[in-house]
Amino acid sequence: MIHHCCRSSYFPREHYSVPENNRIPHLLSCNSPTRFTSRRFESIKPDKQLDYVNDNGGPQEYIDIVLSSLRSDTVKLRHAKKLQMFDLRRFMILSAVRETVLNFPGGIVKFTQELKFLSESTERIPCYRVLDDRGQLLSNNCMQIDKNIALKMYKDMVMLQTMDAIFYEAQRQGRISFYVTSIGEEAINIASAAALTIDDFVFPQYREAGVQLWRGFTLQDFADQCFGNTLDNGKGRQMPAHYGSKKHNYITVASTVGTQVLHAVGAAYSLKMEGKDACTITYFGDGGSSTGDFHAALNFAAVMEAPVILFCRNNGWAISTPVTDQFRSDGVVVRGQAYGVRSIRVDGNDALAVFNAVQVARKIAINESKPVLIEALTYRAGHHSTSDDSSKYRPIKDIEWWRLAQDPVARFRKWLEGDDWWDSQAESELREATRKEVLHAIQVAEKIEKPGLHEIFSDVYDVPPSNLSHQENSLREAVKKHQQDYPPDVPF
Ligand SMILES: Cc1ncc(C[n+]2csc(CCOP(=O)(O)OP(=O)(O)O)c2C)c(N)n1
Ligand SMILES: [Mg+2]
Repeated sequence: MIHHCCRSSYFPREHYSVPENNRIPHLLSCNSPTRFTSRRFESIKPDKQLDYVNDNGGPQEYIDIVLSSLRSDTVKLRHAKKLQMFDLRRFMILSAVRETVLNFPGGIVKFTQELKFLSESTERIPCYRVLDDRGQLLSNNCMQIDKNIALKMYKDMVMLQTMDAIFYEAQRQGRISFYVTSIGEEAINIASAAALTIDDFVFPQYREAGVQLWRGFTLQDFADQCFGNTLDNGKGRQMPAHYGSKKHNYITVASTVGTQVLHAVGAAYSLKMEGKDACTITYFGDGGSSTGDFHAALNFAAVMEAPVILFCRNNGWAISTPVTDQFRSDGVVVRGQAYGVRSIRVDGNDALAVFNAVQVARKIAINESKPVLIEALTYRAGHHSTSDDSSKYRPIKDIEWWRLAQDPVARFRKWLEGDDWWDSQAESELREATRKEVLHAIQVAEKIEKPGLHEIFSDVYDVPPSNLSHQENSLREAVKKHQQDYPPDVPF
């Protein structure tokens, strides 16, 4: 990889031709305007810096004065060596601007005589929405959505709701060991998935089962994973609700909060290197955005210009920790700007707003090769997981308000009904059918055999190293000694 030598320029673009790669040579380090090479994947575009200075009332007036006085010289020098012309221009412009700006690595900075600190707070960033609380379009000036897509979105949201209700109960009945719902976040799940293609890779947290559902992971697949039977892709090695599927480009859920954000950035960069017409998307919560990994990932994404959508589900809580105890910034969206990443805040309970935002973000990621941060405002309307009781740390009336007045599924349904795409009969038929399907999937999964004990040690090494063989032998001896504690449905 060859490093380019040009980092900035004092020349407005119109005064000489800009090379195809849009890059302007750095006159301090290059002695010829044509001497610049390019890297395969350039990440730094500081030639925009002059625009910044100008946009902000910078020294354009000085540059204009200097250039007009140079015009006659330029004519005289037309046949002179380009090198000399550039040197003369450079000298004169530099002397004019030297007093007002600092050519600092990474960008030109204007000087000021005002002793002023940046404020720690700004006006809160507005939240993009398309539908109001009653499911009415707020403006006719919104993106079109295909009727079939809209209907599939609604049906999948209902399926996700039904699956959550029944799987949650299955855990309460002791049939599965753990579960995590997406209650209140159905629009985020389904609408974001609908705006992507199957070639885009998903790096989930754990509250995005709906993305898998949209991609064709079947109810049986979900049930097999939660029951950890032999048909589970992960062979029962993961906790329930930690889905993964190579076929659906869905990277297996990792419980370690925030780690997936870095993975998504690295994978996005590799898609870019391979010239793929695809991006990655990573989902994480407000809690995920409080990890160090998030900040490292955001910065890497910005600097490497990785085609990744960083989708933050700001649902107000990281288990029992409210966002007010996590950060003092205006949520998460402002951090994108601080790192140089295009960002938007959307209403996470408005399926159309989420759909539009992700669709545009995908285009930015792929066509411009840039990361995008989306902060979706929502509320975790369920408990954190089956191991939690959120009524212990937050008012029940808040939960009820979000569940009833802000339900994203009901809001989307009202919009569909307003367009005569849906009615109450279709609704009751769908609810009945989905319930039966989920119950059936659970009953089937429960009867399928569990993977054998040896699967704990398989699939990583072709020939297991001696320490692993030793561990397997110890485990088998322990099971023989304590047979009464060994689950009878796991082949020994
Ligand atoms: C690195 C790490 N730290 C802590 C935990 C414990 N933990 C599991 S989920 C969670 C909260 C995450 O909250 P958020 O990212 O907002 O997601 P949400 O559950 O709200 O969807 C925490 C702290 C963990 N799994 N991994
Ligand atoms: Mg959260």
